[in-house]
Amino acid sequence: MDLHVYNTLILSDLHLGAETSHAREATRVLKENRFQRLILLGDIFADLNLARLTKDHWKFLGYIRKLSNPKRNIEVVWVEGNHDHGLANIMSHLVGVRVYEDYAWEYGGLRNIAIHGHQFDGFQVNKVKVSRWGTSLYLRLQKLDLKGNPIARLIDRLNTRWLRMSAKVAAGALEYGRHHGAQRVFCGHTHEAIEVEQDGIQYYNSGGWVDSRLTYLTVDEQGVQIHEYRERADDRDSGEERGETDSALADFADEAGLLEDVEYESIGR
Ligand SMILES: [Mn+2]
Repeated sequence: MDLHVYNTLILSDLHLGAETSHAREATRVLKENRFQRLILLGDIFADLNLARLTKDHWKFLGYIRKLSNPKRNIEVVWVEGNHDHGLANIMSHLVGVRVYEDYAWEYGGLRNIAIHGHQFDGFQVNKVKVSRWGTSLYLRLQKLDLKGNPIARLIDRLNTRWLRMSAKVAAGALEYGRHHGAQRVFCGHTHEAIEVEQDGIQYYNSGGWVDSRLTYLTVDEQGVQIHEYRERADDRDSGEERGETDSALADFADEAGLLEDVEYESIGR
């Protein structure tokens, strides 16, 4: 295990509840790194339906709950995304983390801002429902992987839209940083990990955990780094099945000490 302690680790767009969510791998990243601050940069959930969460999804949440224990002395921050907007409040009680629309911190003499990024994607803000449907369709199509077929061409077109959105979010974020006197702006939302520097402002996107590239960011005295998670032999054999959710929820509640909470009865049933 790497004993290096990062100032901040940032991950976004895990889309818990989606079949393509790599919750197990994301949990590993959190367990195998040390950091003083964790920023969950939005769209940790795919939607408001907690019944879709698998055992691995609940385990991720259970681990967040553990990390947020004051004894650990780690600041865990949840920045709301467009998919987990509205759910964030409930989750702040369930996993014990504070929820922000955007989050700013000073480090190494620099002002850093973390904001999910949908704020800079006009289409998304004005047509939330269409866009949500579009996203879940995209995620589903991606699993098919059919070459030379009309669906594959549609995926290519959607990908092109994604790249355009990625540039749009970068431009909006850089402008936002300039306006708020920040030297670094961090976003998620586009599922594409990139870094861009313009006029002394650095923009970083943390990518996501639903596509083939699984990425996260770290901040330390060396600067900001984009990391790619490398798949391991035992990643595929998680033995997870939908339908185990009731016992997984019980495990989560047990580990997190939620069984003593009154709210337990009203969650996920
Ligand atoms: Mn988003």
